[in-house]
Amino acid sequence: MAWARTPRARPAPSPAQLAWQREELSCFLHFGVNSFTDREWGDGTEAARSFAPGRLDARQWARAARAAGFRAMILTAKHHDGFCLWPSGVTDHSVAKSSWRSGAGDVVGEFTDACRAEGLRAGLYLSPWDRNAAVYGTPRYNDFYCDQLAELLTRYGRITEVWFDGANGEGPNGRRQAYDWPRIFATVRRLQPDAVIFSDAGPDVRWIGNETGSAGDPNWSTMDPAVVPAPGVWSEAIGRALQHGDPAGSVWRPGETDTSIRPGWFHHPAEDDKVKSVAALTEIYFNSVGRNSKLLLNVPPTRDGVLHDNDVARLASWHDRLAALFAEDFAAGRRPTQHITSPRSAVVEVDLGRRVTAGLVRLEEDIAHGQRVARYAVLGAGESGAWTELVRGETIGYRKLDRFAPASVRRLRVVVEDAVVAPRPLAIGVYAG
Ligand code: FUL
Repeated sequence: MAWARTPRARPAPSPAQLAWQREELSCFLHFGVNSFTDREWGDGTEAARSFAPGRLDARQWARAARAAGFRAMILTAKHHDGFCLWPSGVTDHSVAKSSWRSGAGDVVGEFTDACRAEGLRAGLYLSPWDRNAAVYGTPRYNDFYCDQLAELLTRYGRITEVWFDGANGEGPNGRRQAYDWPRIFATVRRLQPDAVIFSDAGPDVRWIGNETGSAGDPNWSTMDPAVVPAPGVWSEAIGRALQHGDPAGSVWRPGETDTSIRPGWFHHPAEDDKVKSVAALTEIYFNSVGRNSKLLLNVPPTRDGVLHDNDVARLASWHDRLAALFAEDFAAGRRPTQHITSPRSAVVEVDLGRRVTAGLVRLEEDIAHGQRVARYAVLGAGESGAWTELVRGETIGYRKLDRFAPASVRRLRVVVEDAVVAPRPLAIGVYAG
């Protein structure tokens, strides 16, 4: 005889995952020897003395980021070339061998100080792939790598996100590293228990599966962790699974959308006039934060060690654009009523108190209780009379933003047509768009 399966509790975020999601916008900073050699991937043979920023100013990075609405920043402490932006005790290939600040400088220290001074949370990227370390490709690299992690996670106070890049461009005859991921992740847990760990499939935050600034639609914050056998293993199918998550997934793994404000991740003078437009950045915002993801937008410092004027000005204009879009919420202070219509559907209604022209709706689930909505429609109506469908969608999660042809409405209705378990009250915002 078959026993009815006991429904398991839905996955829900840990406090660290919840805090991470609520930041909404993080600024990525790719900086290192590549900024001086004008490359995207260094090969590990770069001289440490090539690192020579004339006027490095981490406070300028942090000020620009904060003014643009970012709540956290993540710095490449070491990229694939192996050059360390802090004086690592396990390799000479670092700022200590450069002439910058007479070899006594520490970019990671200046970065974390600047984050704190500007009220931003600090995260660090430490490339697993290391083209300089002599021990790379041997079991001893796991010791080397965990020692570097320990330096970064003990010297600079609280670190809230540790970013493990899956990239590895070793050719067919290249060195292959068998990473000791359980040990690497345990090192983070031991030294910074409140930090979230990003890698292709977590264990806390998953990659969104592409670098174009576009989360999947639908986008579930739950997934099946077995989809990615190990960090760095990628296929079209894995990319799709990462983009969309999985409503039946057993773990909470929200997706992080990483993309660059420029064509490259590192600063190249030839790209100074290729900074993404306000319209393009706004699309990226709608396609990431507006699809239940978090946006990690890369803004690379120049070889002088500052963010370029073009990028800073673009960030400010983009922030103004978003502020204008969301300035007036017609539903602010209006209490939505919610009726459960079946175990997995509900109708939420809000009376705006007057007729408005609306073209944008913000929907939010209280994800502390997991993600539930699987299909919904948004309808509008005047003072009385027929409801017209404005837009429909699948997942909501932390935030869903839907734009539609402007319509004159007084009342708004969200029909939750399907949910994985009983839907909870939604937050609703209504804007001109
Ligand atoms: C990729 C890397 O190879 C790029 O250089 C960059 O760091 C990006 C964020 O991740 O995998």
